[in-house]
Amino acid sequence: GCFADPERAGLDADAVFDGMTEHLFFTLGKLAPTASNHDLYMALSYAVRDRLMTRYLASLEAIRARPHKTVAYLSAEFLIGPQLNSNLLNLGISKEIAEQALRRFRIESLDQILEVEEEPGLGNGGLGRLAACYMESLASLQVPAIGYGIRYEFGIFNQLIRDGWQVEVTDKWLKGGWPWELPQPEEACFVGFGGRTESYTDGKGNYRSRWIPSEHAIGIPHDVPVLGYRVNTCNRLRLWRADATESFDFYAFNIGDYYGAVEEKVGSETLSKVLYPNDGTDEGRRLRLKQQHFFVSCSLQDMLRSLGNRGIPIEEFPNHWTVQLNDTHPAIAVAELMRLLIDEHYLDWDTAWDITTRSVAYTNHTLLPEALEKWDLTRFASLLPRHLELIYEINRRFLQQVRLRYPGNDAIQRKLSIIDEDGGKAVRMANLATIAAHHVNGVAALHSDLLKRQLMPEFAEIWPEKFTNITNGVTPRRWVALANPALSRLLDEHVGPEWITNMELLTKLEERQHDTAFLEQWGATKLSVKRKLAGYIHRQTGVLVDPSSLFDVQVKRIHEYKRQHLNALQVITHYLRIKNGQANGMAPRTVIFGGKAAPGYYMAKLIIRFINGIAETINADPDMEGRLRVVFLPDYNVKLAEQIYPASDLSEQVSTAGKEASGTGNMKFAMNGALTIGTLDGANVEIRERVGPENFFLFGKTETEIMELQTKGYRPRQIVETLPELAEALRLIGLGHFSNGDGELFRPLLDNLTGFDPFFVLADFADYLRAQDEVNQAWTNRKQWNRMSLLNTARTGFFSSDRSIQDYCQTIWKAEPFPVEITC
Ligand code: 26V
Repeated sequence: GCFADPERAGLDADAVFDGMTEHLFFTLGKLAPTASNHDLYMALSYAVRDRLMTRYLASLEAIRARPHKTVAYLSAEFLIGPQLNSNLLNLGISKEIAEQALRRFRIESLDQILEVEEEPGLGNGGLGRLAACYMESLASLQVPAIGYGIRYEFGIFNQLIRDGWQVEVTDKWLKGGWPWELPQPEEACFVGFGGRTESYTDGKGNYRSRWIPSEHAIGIPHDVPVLGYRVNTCNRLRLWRADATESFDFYAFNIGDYYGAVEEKVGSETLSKVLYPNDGTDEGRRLRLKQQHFFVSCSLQDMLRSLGNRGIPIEEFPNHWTVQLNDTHPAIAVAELMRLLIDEHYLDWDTAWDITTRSVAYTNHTLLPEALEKWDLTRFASLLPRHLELIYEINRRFLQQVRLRYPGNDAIQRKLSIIDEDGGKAVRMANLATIAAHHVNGVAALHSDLLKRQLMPEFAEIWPEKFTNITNGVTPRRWVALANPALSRLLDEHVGPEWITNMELLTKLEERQHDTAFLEQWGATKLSVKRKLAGYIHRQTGVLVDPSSLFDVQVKRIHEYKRQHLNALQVITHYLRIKNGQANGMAPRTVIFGGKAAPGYYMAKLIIRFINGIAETINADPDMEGRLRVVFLPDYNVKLAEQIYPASDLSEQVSTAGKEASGTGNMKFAMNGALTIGTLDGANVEIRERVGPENFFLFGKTETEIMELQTKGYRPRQIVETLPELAEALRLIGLGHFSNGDGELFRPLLDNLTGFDPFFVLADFADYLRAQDEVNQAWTNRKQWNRMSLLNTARTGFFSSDRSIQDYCQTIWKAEPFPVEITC
């Protein structure tokens, strides 16, 4: 059948103009002559959305008519970024076509319209952005998939910088209306919390347990279409918004408890109110567990319902759904699926466990002990009493197996148990996920190896075949084609436009590595993009930077393990060398930082203040003019990232070895031709292997060396004594040189570094300076630099999320492409 009026699906400028005109008038209630840029953004977005609908409905219908295994990607975060440009690209509406339509509203450039788009900040950083890249690649590879998450009313906070400090501002991304979602109130789901369990005997004389929750919420799906690149597959991102429960309200109204009813309404609505930053503080922990159970329960009910609607028996669940847990945030799915199968669908334990373990797989995204989710047992029991019963039974059966395998080994039981018995009892979500999952994967080769050998050696011994690696990837559509149109044109010319869906083709660029004219064009392209960023920096911060200087960039969440303070110390050394007349041959640099600190993470916020203090002192010093600039760009988000990666020369990936699971920014930089200065951590290891060690600035201790240093006993103060440049930098900081004479301001940072230095900043400092000198040398030979830059782009096709998704499909999901036809 035909899904829509073909008139509404045209991709030419006339059709887009007609669509905009209609939406301006009928949907937005505006007349063209008085329409604002925001009105035109909305009108264009609605016109584009219309053109997604044919493909979206055809994709849904295809699955309904002919069942096919579908990936359910469960994630508490989806950091999807701006939608308009990505949908234009994937549909095949070029910038020229869009601008032809816009000119009829007296708008000259598409950028003016893209500028007003608010991005939904529904994630903290890498984990949420990875989920978004994966949704895009799944659609582009025509794999049926649904992303399940939470429609937070307030996403990650907006960051202001006041007097050098981070200030958090509520993110009201919905305020102007967000045109990309389709609420589906008729598919709402009902979720319980709290209360108690009771046992009863069913009609057949079986003992059963049931849950009588004390509280409920309703999840309303808000669906965001996710279109693949130039294909008909348009998958769904289903985000749940929490609403109050009408039926309970009515009951309370009848007994006259009006305020009690309103209270329940307020209580359940706060569920999807706000995204929590991962700061490890205890604040809001109960609500976070509630959020997790809320979206997981809605999602699993939705999957079961879709089987029911299609008349598919529940035992077939694993053939129709493959459920991926993005970290442990959705790990309650293990217990909730068991509960739904046993309590609501009356399956026996073994059948339910078989279905669950054949469906669920788990991705680990961090080894940091403080980041591994644990829920206080009492709190867990009060919120999810039935789930705790089920977890105890899962645990009892599992520990039985462990005892048979390791008779008399009490230590191993304590370590593998889902329940942590050391200190205050707690539920360990990673253990629950690992026991139930058919696959457990890390996100880069090194990380997966450490996961197996350090974090979970006993689990890996019991189930060696369970553990695997899938190295992260990023979508080349957003991170190259959209973010870097200048580079894309060059790639189209010299490789052919197929690179965009087959990034390995970029190796063809290597043919040009000795072509002087091409290398000059390569450098000129980078320079043109740097000019644009320089303009943005000037508008945002008032700092004038020289586009021909080396753009040295570190953008990512602020965290001690990521070591922005190591970079900051390098900047101070650079400054001191200039001051002391020892800067001969040091090329002009612009050091750019960006990133948010969790609001409760004191040291991270102090690092931001530290960077801004350094920037203030250096940028005001006439001796630094034309030689060194330092910039902290406020409010780093997806939109800003799209401006930054293409304009970077040097990518700072300087985390303590063993601490950064993968990194994905490192890939975006390298694809866009930045060289990396980095440690052997996360995916840096694989980036270096692929681009070649001669095209990567390696420094720092290996993970093994860090471990050795830790066991030997690490004395950071001794390092200071052997490094005069470091000692001088620390002395100046202590004198208040970067804080208007206030010697106390950065004292906690100094004490941290010279006292414990938990992330080995000082241990890696000397080698870092050495590598930075190499960077400077390489930059001085610009032809050679451009060649290295080209080779970085040419050899990083592996880091396309298309490759990651193909890996997941083959090794974990057993899911295949399912092309969608449109029969109009
Ligand atoms: C959470 C917490 C919470 C407690 C305080 C410290 C802390 C630090 C980090 C986290 C995040 C854990 C999960 C996460 O976002 N991991 C990131 O996942 C990316 C995608 O796989 C990966 O590229 C990053 O290396 C990894 O940090």
